[in-house]
Amino acid sequence: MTTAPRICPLCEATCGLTLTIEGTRVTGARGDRDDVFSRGFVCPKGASFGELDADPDRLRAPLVRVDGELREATWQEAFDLIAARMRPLTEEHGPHSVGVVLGNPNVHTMAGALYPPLLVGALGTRNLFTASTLDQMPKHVACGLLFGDPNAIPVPDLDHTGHLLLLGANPLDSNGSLCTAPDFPGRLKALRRRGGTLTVVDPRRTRTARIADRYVPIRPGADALLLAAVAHVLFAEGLTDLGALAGQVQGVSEVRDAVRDFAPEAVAAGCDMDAEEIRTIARELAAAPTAAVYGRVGSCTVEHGTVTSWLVDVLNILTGNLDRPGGVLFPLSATDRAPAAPSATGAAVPGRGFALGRWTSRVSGHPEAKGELPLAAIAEEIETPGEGRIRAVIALAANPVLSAPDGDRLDRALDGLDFMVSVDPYLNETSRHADVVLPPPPPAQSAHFDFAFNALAVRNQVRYTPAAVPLEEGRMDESEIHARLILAVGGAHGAAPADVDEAAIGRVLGKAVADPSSPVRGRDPKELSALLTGGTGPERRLDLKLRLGPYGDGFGANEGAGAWADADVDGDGSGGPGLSLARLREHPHGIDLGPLRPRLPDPLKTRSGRIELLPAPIAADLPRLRAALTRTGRPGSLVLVGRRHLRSNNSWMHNVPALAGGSNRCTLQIHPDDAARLGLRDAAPVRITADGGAVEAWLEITDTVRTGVVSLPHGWGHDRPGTRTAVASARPGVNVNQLLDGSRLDPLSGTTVLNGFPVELSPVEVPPVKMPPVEPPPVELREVRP
Ligand SMILES: Nc1nc2c(c(=O)[nH]1)N[C@H]1C(S)=C(S)[C@@H](COP(=O)(O)OP(=O)(O)OC[C@H]3O[C@@H](n4cnc5c(=O)[nH]c(N)nc54)[C@H](O)[C@@H]3O)O[C@H]1N2
Ligand SMILES: Nc1nc2c(c(=O)[nH]1)N[C@H]1C(S)=C(S)[C@@H](COP(=O)(O)OP(=O)(O)OC[C@H]3O[C@@H](n4cnc5c(=O)[nH]c(N)nc54)[C@H](O)[C@@H]3O)O[C@H]1N2
Ligand code: SF4
Ligand SMILES: [Mo]
Repeated sequence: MTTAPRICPLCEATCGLTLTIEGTRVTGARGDRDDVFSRGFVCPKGASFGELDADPDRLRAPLVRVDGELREATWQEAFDLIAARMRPLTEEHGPHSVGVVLGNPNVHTMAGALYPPLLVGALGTRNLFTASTLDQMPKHVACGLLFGDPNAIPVPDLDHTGHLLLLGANPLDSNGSLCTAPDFPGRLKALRRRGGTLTVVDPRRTRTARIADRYVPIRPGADALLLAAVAHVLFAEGLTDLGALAGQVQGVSEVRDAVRDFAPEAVAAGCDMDAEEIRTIARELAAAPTAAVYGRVGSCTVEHGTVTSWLVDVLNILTGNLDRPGGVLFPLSATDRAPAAPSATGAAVPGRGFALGRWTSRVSGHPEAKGELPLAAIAEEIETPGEGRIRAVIALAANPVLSAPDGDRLDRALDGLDFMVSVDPYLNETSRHADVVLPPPPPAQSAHFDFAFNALAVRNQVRYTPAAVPLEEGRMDESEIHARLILAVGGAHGAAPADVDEAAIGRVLGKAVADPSSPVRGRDPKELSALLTGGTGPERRLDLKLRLGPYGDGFGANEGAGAWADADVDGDGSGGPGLSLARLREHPHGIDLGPLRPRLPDPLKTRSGRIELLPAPIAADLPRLRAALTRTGRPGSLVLVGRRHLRSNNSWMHNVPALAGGSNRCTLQIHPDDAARLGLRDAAPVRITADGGAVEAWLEITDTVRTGVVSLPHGWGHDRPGTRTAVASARPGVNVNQLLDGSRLDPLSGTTVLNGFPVELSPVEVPPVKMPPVEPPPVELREVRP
């Protein structure tokens, strides 16, 4: 029996795990006490890593459709078929005839970070759809407009803040999002122990709300009104104080004018809050020694998602909390772009800015955001005849049939494609439509590095874990799958997958040596490429990013005295030598790079070189918010919100017995008063009807949801034929997204309104056979921390 460290890929917290290995099998997982970031924290999902890794339903070999049936095939056959079908299709119908769908797990794998941009580039398609438009695109758009870079997302300084105003997030169950913090629950408790305060705004009294100092059961969708009113109070009571930001922000008085109509009294009915409580929230925010406003899924996937996300940072800025310790800060990860040398004046250099709507979707004319079109619009792009119709789909780690609106329609659309490829470990609701399914190996057989989450982490740190066990016979690493896919669709089928990596390395080095501010300016790219270490293409690309990154050795140029030489890269307590993959590998539990620090103006990429507090697209969307002032909903009407469960993860973890069952159930939660009013009984089936259709679920009466609101989780509905997920199919639940028709979007970001849409309920007389009876919960697994 041996052990191996492995960063957990199952949520954004990125905890270090210690895997127990017998032979080549993972038999256990516990929190890695030596991990520099997570220090031993683990949740029930991480603790079930072994079961998830060994799930017998995981596909072992590629599947290829022959005479309408998916059959096991060799890798060669699978890629031959892709090359044979995709090239003629794009040659005849053009690059946009291929739709690419990227799902959430891409941000949790090295392959998903390194290859999809190359795939989209090789195809040249504008039909890119990702889970972001079901999630955080409003945040990208808001930050893009404010700071000029959609990836410049400030995160709360969780470990040092004096006050956290948290909206639409439930980190005690989700473990956090766009704020990577292993043991988020423990960090919130520590905030309160050091005398700080926590305010939670959520229509459900969540586990997070229960540990808050102040809990605000807002009406769903009304956060933008609340935050606009908070800004109004800050201005009206002279509580704005930009501090060190003052010289770097333009548009403050324009924002003052823009929020003039949003007095607490004006928004109170819309929020279903007391005007005085809104004033208190504003005063507490202004009075706190340091404070952070943080909004997540429930603040993004709503009608005014982008405006809400914008207001979150407007408040951080107006209170001087952006870019200061204890407020919200821009992380600097080891694979980020190295900061430019400060200009003589300290002012930011004007950047390229951020533009929306550089192209639009073909059928409904949705503007692109960050190069993406709304995932809600993919079915119509497949179905609607005409030039530019999507005829083939490549789905990488995506299950849009369950995660996006109207899965039944998408089911039919995918069936009508000329060709579809899924890279997915499971034959599930989406991959069952594919002509070729390419299964990645289980996570224990893959190396791991968090390209995305280190740049959203509450502490700068860097960790790399190589594969814990060797690739099983017949398996292909996911990076190689992606590389071969790129070659097959790009007209180079049969070339070596390493060619894809070497071409990418060549491009980066070519640019770097020509860049006067690069540590490798003027050097020979070939010489630099030969210096890269790592046994695989992705490792070499990681080494390249680390060495050119902010803590990197600059291929020798940064040894000793670089701008970030004070970062303790070798962990010996003193400023260290520059980072490289070889140096990182000497630290199997990671390297701590210190707390987040102020970084402005470097992250700013706006055209003005300043923070643009009232960007034009936001100003143009404010009339829509003003119209919402007078909309409070009919008496007795209901809106639906989602929820997450600690032992679940979107659509794909319902197949692990240790995680399924108990309270992890697809029930419709409703407040006792609403249930009584509608004559609905606990544990009885109920029909839910909305724009897009109807579903039936078991009712769960609980006062944890406020009146006027019902809650149904997403990721369920595992009752379609042709899947191979035995455990999940036995307790299928229903697909909440069947209630949506794809028409409710936040217009600026194209993000689906998944929270706060109207529904109607009616009793179901005969229990539908598909739904399992309510069973007693098994012993609840708990989080474990040292
Ligand atoms: N109503 C409602 N809908 C929602 C949400 C909500 O809150 N409410 N949340 C939204 C959010 S935030 C998100 S991010 C999306 C997620 O939407 P998706 O990304 O579409 O769904 P996931 O369930 O995360 O899983 C995607 C697929 O990845 C596969 N997979 C797992 N591990 C790997 C791997 O290592 N490699 C590969 N190639 N595939 C893998 C799984 O088998 C699954 O098929 O759902 C959204 N949908
Ligand atoms: N256990 C578990 N962990 C996960 C996931 C999972 O499925 N399960 N998914 C992962 C993914 S992909 C993501 S993006 C993150 C998401 O992480 P979080 O953003 O923390 O997501 P949720 O737990 O869905 O919390 C959203 C909260 O918003 C509330 N809400 C709904 N509408 C509104 C509203 O209008 N206003 C306000 N203020 N609140 C509202 C909901 O009641 C809910 O409590 O979690 C990740 N971690
Ligand atoms: S909180 Fe749980 S699922 Fe998330 S990274 Fe940590 S152990 Fe994994
Ligand atoms: Mo997500």
